[in-house]
Amino acid sequence: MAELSLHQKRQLLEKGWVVIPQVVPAEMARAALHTINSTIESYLDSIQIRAHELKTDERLTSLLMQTDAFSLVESALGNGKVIPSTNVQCALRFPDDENEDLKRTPHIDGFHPTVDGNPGSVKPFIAIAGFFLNDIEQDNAGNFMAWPGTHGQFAKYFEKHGADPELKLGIPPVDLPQPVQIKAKAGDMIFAHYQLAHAVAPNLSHAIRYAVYIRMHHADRPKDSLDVLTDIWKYWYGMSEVVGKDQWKK
Ligand SMILES: O=C(O)CCC(=O)C(=O)O
Repeated sequence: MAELSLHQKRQLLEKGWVVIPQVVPAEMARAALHTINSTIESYLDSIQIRAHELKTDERLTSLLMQTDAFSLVESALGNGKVIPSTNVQCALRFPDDENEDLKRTPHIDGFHPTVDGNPGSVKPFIAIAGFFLNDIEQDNAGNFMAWPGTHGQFAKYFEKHGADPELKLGIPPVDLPQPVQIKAKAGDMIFAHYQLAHAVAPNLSHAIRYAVYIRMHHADRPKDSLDVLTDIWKYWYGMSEVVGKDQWKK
């Protein structure tokens, strides 16, 4: 049974994500790439393929279910408690034009800010696992971009101000840290807290960035409950050895 190490849990606790090398064997990453590429032709106008037939495709869900990934996730959320979303996201990031606006603003998944005067909503889940299918070895190559520690910053904000039920602001107005563009090898997995602010970096490389994301729900969390906005580790049963314990920082 694979488990997140104490060091990995600490990074997850502090920064909000952890990258676990080589969770997916090369052969499986290639098979997933092949699956996407062979379906891509009919969706060329779409930046993000949400092809119905790929949402539950076993060659993609297997990245989670037939590797160490699922037990790594369970080691943080609790055995038998993880409910993976059946809506697998094929996140393809096509090369950008250098002359485009390359500024990126962060978002939190599951937060839908006001659009056209209609109220937004908050639909938190628990965690996200992402599988990189090609190497991303430099900045501005369509990297997953993360604002470290924002999961905790936002929790503090919600504690003080309450969650804006209509989410007019999208994300809470806090002083954001410098973002980090995650580098990864094909087969690496990112595992992140849902309340982490993130975005996709510009892609100035020649290649499409391929990733597959699967979001996780927790069996014990009542549907639509919002306590997880402030009690952000409430359902992370496997994190109890690091949550609220500061001594490891010394
Ligand atoms: O494609 C990525 O790396 C990030 C995707 C993302 O931000 C999202 O789907 O919410």
